[in-house]
Amino acid sequence: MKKLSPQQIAQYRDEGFTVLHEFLDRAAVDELLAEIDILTASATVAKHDSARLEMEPNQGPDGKKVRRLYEPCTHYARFRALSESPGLLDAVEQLIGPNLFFHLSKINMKPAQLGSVVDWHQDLTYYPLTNTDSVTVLFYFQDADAYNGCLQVIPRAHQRVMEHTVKGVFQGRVVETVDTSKSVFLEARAGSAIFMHCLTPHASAPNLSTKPRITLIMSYRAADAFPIHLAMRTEAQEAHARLVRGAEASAARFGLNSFPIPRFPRDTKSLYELQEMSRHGLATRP
Ligand SMILES: O=C(O)CCC(=O)C(=O)O
Repeated sequence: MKKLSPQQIAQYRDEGFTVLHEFLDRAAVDELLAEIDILTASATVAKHDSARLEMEPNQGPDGKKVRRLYEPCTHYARFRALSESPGLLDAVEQLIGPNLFFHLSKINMKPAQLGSVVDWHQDLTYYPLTNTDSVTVLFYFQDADAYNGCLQVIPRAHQRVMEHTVKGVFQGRVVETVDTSKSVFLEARAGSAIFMHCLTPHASAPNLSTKPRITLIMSYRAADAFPIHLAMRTEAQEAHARLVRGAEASAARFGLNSFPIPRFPRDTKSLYELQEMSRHGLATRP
């Protein structure tokens, strides 16, 4: 495991992200990929456990392409161990301090020739916290490039919350103009980890290549960044939150003066579903 260099920490603060190349070695990545193979082996569009995973649309009932595994760091020991591994927590601590909560995880599969688009968004708009000391860590499990849908970010755009709401309803994606001329493709080898500020706008293209692009995404927050309570949505999310380093906080620390409250159109299963509804103008009040 490696630590972040002073330059990487400065890049995270100034630009909203940094990349630790080949943070995991090949053997570690292969073990995690083998686990994913086991977890997804029997899933088809017609028959799968929809509480644990989501299938790619646009395939027949026998289609086996999985789009997302929900909360792997809660459900599966190998991923949970990675989320609590000292080397990873050291790097997260370098960015947001010594008292750390883990708060969510997902595996986005982006299968070859089918993998779904992810529209521009800022993570914190989905789960407002009392301050912005929250970092998303995204691991590539395969080499990722512009062709198989690597992550794209807009550097230096994490100081402001962008508009994600139309007529009072949260769309799950940025609805103002995004200056994509400034976007950067974060190409990196398997095992690399991207550390991204919770307000960094990011997106990824559909995978039109012949190579899959599997990523594990985990979010951490400072222990004094408390969730702003959004009824059952927050309660469901908090079922996955746990202290992973240091001590719990007895007081919330407040960062921004105000923060938009996402009014979700209905209980969408994932970002993909919400963004899809939004693209079709269907993310409206229930
Ligand atoms: O899989 C990706 O390329 C990014 C996904 C993402 O940003 C998310 O799921 O919140």
